[in-house]
Amino acid sequence: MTTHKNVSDLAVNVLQKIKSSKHISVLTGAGVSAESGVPTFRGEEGLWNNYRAEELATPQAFERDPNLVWRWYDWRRTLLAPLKPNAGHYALSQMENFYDNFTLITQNVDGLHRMAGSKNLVELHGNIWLMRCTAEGTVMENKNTPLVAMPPKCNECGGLLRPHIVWFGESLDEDILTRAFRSAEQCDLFFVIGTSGVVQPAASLASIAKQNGAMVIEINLEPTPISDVADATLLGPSAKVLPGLLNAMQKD
Ligand code: BV8
Repeated sequence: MTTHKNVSDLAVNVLQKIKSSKHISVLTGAGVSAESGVPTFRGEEGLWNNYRAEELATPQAFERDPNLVWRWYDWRRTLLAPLKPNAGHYALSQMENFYDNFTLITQNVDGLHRMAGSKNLVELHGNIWLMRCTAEGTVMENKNTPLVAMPPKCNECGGLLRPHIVWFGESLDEDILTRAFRSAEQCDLFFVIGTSGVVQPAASLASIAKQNGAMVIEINLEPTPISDVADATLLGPSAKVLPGLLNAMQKD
């Protein structure tokens, strides 16, 4: 994180960059959904019955006990179902209209960016409202909460369904990864918002943007490993900071 002579210099630089950018890329993490009531992964609420996400969101855990993993996802889906996008999600969806080239890359699986109207969206880790047949590979939407059959089975072939989500130790979809990396390489301004910068390969996108000449702006409640890459870290809740940035964009 470079320091500027003073904050106003920094603010002027950031605002000038926001207004002059042609291609913006954004990476979001669980922090963007926190103000919608979605528990983050590494905060206290990241626990569920004393399990951590890293123990349950793995193919090994699913192989060993699909019922337990589905009970965790059913609990999260039921918690998520009534929740709505917050002002940060909506600000990002409106920002998209100001730029010819705007890519929103999210690690979140909650579907709130889509619900807020974001169009050019890359869901790196999948979507909690989609299921995949382990026998045929078909993907289907299922928004039932709570789930009736546990674990859910495919209506077509009776095969076991799994969440259409990328687990730890699983590779990301090639096309999705290519879209994310290309956007980070080609953008001139990269926002990284509400992520602890722990999970790879998502956490490397900010460095890729920086190496390709982009300005990197982080928005978080606290510094993270990505702060060292960022040109500026705006400390504050994304549901407040993002509408403020949107306001600034709209001012001449
Ligand atoms: C891969 C779906 C190739 C699950 C998720 C050893 C063995 C095997 C693999 C690895 C290894 N070491 C490293 C790896 C790679 C591994 C990894 O990164 N592990 C980590 C734990 C070290 N990555 C993978 O396995 C990836 N695949 O690399 O494939 C491969 C294959 C085989 C072997 C090796 C490599 C797949 C990773 C995908 C995992 N799936 N999600 C589910 O959701 O059910 S990741 C999960 O963590 C979520 O998607 C989440 O979004 C993501 C990252 O967490 P954050 O979003 O950052 O959330 P967190 O709670 O951590 O932080 C919240 C932040 O928000 C905080 O900074 C907080 O301050 C801030 N905040 C809070 N409130 C606000 C706020 N900010 C602003 N405003 C607020 N109001």
